[in-house]
Amino acid sequence: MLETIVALATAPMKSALAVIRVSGDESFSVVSKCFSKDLVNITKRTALVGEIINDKEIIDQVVVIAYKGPKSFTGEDLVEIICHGSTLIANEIIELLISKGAKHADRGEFSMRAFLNQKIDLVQAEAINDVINATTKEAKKISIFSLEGDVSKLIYPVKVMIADLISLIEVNIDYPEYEDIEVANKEKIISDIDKINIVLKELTTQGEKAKIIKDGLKVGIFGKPNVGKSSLLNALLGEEKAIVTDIAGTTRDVVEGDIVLKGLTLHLLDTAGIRESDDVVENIGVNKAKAIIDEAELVIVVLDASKELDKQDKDILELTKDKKRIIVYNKKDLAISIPDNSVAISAKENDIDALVKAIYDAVGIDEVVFNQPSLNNARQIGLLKQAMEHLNTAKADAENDLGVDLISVSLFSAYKSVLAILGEDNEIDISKEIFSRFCVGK
Ligand SMILES: Nc1nc2c(ncn2[C@@H]2O[C@H](COP(=O)(O)OP(=O)(O)OP(=O)(O)O)[C@@H](O)[C@H]2O)c(=O)[nH]1
Ligand SMILES: [Mg+2]
Repeated sequence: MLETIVALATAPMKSALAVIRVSGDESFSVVSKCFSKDLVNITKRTALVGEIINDKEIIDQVVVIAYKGPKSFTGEDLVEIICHGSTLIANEIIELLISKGAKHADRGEFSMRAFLNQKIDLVQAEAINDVINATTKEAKKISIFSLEGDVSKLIYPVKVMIADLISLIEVNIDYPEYEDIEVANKEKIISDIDKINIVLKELTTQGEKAKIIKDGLKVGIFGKPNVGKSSLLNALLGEEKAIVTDIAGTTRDVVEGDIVLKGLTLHLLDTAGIRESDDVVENIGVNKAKAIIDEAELVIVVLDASKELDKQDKDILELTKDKKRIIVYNKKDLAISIPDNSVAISAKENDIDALVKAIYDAVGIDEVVFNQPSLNNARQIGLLKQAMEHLNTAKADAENDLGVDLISVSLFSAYKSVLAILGEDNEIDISKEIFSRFCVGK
């Protein structure tokens, strides 16, 4: 039996009300030991007004909501004590409950119990945190899809498709005498794997976009000195955050700023102009800038449209060539020539719409991302990719006419990766699958 846990569910600060949560088999009896009413015989969700009492002393007047498990957030008997929002009162009540047999909850322990009691799956558990931490309406919306279980539903069809294929292979091996069962030949296996991979690829693509909406995108601004990087940072931020002068080598350190562009959060990093220099401080800045090229998820290379490209520009284009990048021609107000179809802006004059559009295009953000459920964190997307790798191994084995046993092993691994997304790591009971799907031995 798990211990009964207690914790403050609201922020530890002065406010009108605070909520203390107690969960576990003993929660009704623990609370009853210090509440003016008895919860022990409660059988359905009940709200009660009363006092929290410590040895005849009234600590506070409270509202208590008792949720009889399994109809509670954690699936256990759960009590919410709504007290006045003073940290002193809340702490006193929590200490009193601990003295009556509860234990202080660890971080995330309530959600963990909900997961263990199958009230929520792992995607939903992760979403609780994401909803709380969301800083934009769009990020919150994506997390709410996950919390509601909509994202988990995306996974079920994939689960079923993989299980179907495994079952078909197994039933072909184990019951060759059944004539009405489709033959699991090479073509069938390959075409099924292709179909599953199409779904997984789509989930991954959408997931990566949703992750960007949720977490934001690290965008580095690079270029040789004096091309207008800091002016661009300021124009994007709408404030004079970085120092701008006409002296080459003005920016030495990295200047950071966050903006939200139509729901897309950008973590901007303005860097020192990259060039060879004898100045010790400037060189440190240049090395920092080079290091940030690796870190950035999107690179903006700024070129000066008022001058011909030179070796310094070409070196920076070379340094960034493997990154997702946007090449920007700045100072278009002074331009001598700008190649067709390039992104041309004037940072100084706040004329940067072309770049904003290019950022949206580079990330592939469209309305769809905001309005449909999608997997949206590194763990979930990593597992999708892992499942695709296992499926590709199975496909390669099938193409090379390797045994179906071997193919089955990779399919099982893919299946497990998909289960792990939801936190289900139980072994697939293949005999049950076979019987339920094909009615073999009926
Ligand atoms: N005409 C014009 N001048 C610009 C534009 N953008 C920036 N400048 C000017 O170019 C000069 C350099 O701008 P910065 O933003 O400091 O350039 P930087 O790339 O950050 O330079 P470093 O920090 O030295 O690497 C300043 O005098 C700016 O006013 C533009 O779009 N048009
Ligand atoms: Mg600068």
